[in-house]
Amino acid sequence: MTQEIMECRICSSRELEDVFDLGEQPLANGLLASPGIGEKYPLVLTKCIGGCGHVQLKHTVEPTAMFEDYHFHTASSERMVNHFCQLLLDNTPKSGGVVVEIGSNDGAVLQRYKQKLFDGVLDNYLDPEWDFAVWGIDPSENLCNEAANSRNVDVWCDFFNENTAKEFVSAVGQASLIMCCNVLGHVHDLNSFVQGLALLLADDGKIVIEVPDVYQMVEHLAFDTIYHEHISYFSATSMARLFNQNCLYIQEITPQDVHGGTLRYTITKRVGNSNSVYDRINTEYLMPINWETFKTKVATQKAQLQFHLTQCKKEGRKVAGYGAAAKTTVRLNYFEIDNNLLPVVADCTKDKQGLFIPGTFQLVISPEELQLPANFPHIVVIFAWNHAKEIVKKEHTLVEKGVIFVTPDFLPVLQ
Ligand code: DWN
Repeated sequence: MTQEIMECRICSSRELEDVFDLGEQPLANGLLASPGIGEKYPLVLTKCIGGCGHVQLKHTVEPTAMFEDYHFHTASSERMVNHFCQLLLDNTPKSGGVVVEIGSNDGAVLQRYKQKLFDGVLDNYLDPEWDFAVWGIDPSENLCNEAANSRNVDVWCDFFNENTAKEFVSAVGQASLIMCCNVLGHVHDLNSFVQGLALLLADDGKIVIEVPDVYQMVEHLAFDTIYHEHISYFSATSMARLFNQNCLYIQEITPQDVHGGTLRYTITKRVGNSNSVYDRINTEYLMPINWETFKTKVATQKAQLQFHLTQCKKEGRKVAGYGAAAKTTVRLNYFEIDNNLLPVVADCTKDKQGLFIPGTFQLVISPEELQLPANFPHIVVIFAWNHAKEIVKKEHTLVEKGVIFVTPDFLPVLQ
């Protein structure tokens, strides 16, 4: 079920160097119907040292196993739906055209965007005869069904690549705006995907892509964002190489405070990257990542969390997790924290509740079940740390009852 790469996914260099090995890990979103180990696969980060410097997984897991029935729902975070909807509104072309979200998930963002458009929020900006066709493209059947049937969003259910782009363009037309956020990192054949973007994009169109930044991942010790779904860990250097070799150019890079540190790339067919891109590439060259330091700091974090949870158990203080995120599975497995130390994890996603974290056996319960005497915690560890404030705000009742919410570093999360 896995294939080891022999060459860089961007520049095809065969000079690859392993930089971080998490060992055999279960699929991060592979929640189980009963407590178990689940299928485990090697999880090794490797770096291209012969060309573009791209950081990527050494092994590829078959994509259909991970994405055809997908448990992550964008709608679970109001903040993220608003974030991506605002991105579309800020980049909407005055004259209208075809707007496409690649990786449209459950359609929550496009539903909100269409609503705003038809509520007239852009009327003062748009040309009078504006007209938009809004489409989502996503490979997950369960999510496409939700987008189409519950949210009335037009969706094209398939993995995006060069062929999908050709079929879409002949059926719908080229796009004046393409949004593709937290998707590129999941893509196996990067060059086919980007060639597809070039085919789909109208000559005067704009692509806006958000991807987590590998430098910020290391800086924030976000090792738990390393999992089999995330094949690539981009830098400005590797993004510029990938897009430029497919005749697309980066006009702007803007940092975003989401998902632990993300960069937003604005990309067009207009030849030539902006100077700010070269400034960032230069900084990356001058400040290479120290993977040994990263490893040491993650190991320290593991010891600290194990110590805190062991102390709580000794002192009879009940601890629960919050957010059965993909990153939760990675952290619990890599830190070897099973349901003896942490019995349950609460999560608002209905189709995650009642399932179990693979490898560490925690039961996923609803946030409401945290209130039950059997589960009522003294401390809640928010493993979905990128949503910590949104979660604490939502769970103010527990806070008022004296429950302490902490990050995985056991630092308190204040409202
Ligand atoms: O790249 C990806 C990122 C963008 O989203 C995907 N491969 C998969 C997914 O990663 P993740 O599962 O780590 O995403 P989140 O958004 O950090 O997951 C948050 C989890 O927490 C979800 O299962 C929903 C849950 N949640 C909740 O229970 N209450 C989230 C919020 C905001 C809440 O209020």
